[in-house]
Amino acid sequence: MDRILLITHDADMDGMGCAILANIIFDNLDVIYTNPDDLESILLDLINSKKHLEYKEIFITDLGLRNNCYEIIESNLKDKLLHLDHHQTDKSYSWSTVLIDINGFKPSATSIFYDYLLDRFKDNEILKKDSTSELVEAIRSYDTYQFKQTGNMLGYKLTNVFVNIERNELLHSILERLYSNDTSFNLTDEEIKISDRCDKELEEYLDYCDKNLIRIKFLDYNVGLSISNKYRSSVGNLLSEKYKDELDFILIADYERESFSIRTVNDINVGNIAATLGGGGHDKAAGFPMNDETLKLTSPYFDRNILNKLKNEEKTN
Ligand SMILES: [Mn+2]
Repeated sequence: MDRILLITHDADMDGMGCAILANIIFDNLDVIYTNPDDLESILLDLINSKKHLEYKEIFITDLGLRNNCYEIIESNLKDKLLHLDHHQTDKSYSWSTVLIDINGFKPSATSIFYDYLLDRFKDNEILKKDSTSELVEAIRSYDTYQFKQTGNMLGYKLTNVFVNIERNELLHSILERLYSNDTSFNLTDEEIKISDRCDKELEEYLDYCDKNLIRIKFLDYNVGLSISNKYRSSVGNLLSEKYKDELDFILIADYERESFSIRTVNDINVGNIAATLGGGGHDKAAGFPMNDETLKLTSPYFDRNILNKLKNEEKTN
C-alpha cells in the first residue's frame, strides 16, 4: 500500500501543474482530473468501492470543497488526505490548507503544492532546479492574474498550449524538459507556434466583441453588454479598460454556459453585485446564473429568444 492519489482540477495549468509536481516525486501515482462540482461523487465512489484503502496518501489540489466534501473527508479520509488550495472558503479543518493572499502575494495551487513538496522532499534534485521553480512561478502568476504586475507571460502562453494539446502528451513533454534542463524552462518551437496562433484568434475575437458591444442600463449602472461565449476574462478586462470612463463594467452573456460574467477595472465591487443576483466572485471579476430573473435585466437586448437562437446556431455550425 504505497500508492499515492492526486485529485486535481481539470480546467487549467494550475491543476495540471500539481500533477507535474506529483509525477516528479511519487512513483506509484494515480491522478484524477475533475472539477469542484464532481468532486463529491468521486470521493463517494472512492469510499464506497473501498478503493481509498489502496492509497497511502491522497492529495486534493486546486479544487474548492463544495457540498458535503468537508464532511465526507472528515469522516472517512482525514488520516491520509491533504487538501491544498487557494479558493475562498469559510470552513477550516486540520487536513485542509487554503492560502489566498499573503500580504499581497497570491499563491496558486501549484505554488502551494510546490512549497509543501519542497519542504518535505528537501533533497529532490528536480524539484530544486531553477527550471522547475520558473515553471511554478509562471503558472502561479497567470492563475492569480498577477502576471499583469510581474509581466511574466510564460503562464499565459502555456495556457494557450494547454487548451490545444492532449493533456498527457503535454505533461510528459514538460516533465522531460524539467529532467533535462537545469537553468530555464522554455517552450518548444511547436508550442510557440500554437500560442502565436491563439494570440491572433483572440485579437480577432476581441475586435468582434468590441464592434458588437451593446450599451445598456443594468440595475443603475452604465454597462457594456457582450453576447459572447469565449475568452470571457480577456473580453471583459480589455473592454472595461478601453471604456473605463464611459462604462462601469462589462457584462458578458455567455450563452454557451448559460451564465453572466462581470469584469471591471473600475473601483466597483462586482462580486457584491453578482451576489445580489445569485452568484458571487471577487471585486473585479464575478458571475451569476442566467435565469428568467437575470435575463429580464438585459431584455430586450438579450433574452430567452436570443439565447435559444444562438444555442441552435451553435449546434448547426
Ligand atoms: Mn488555481
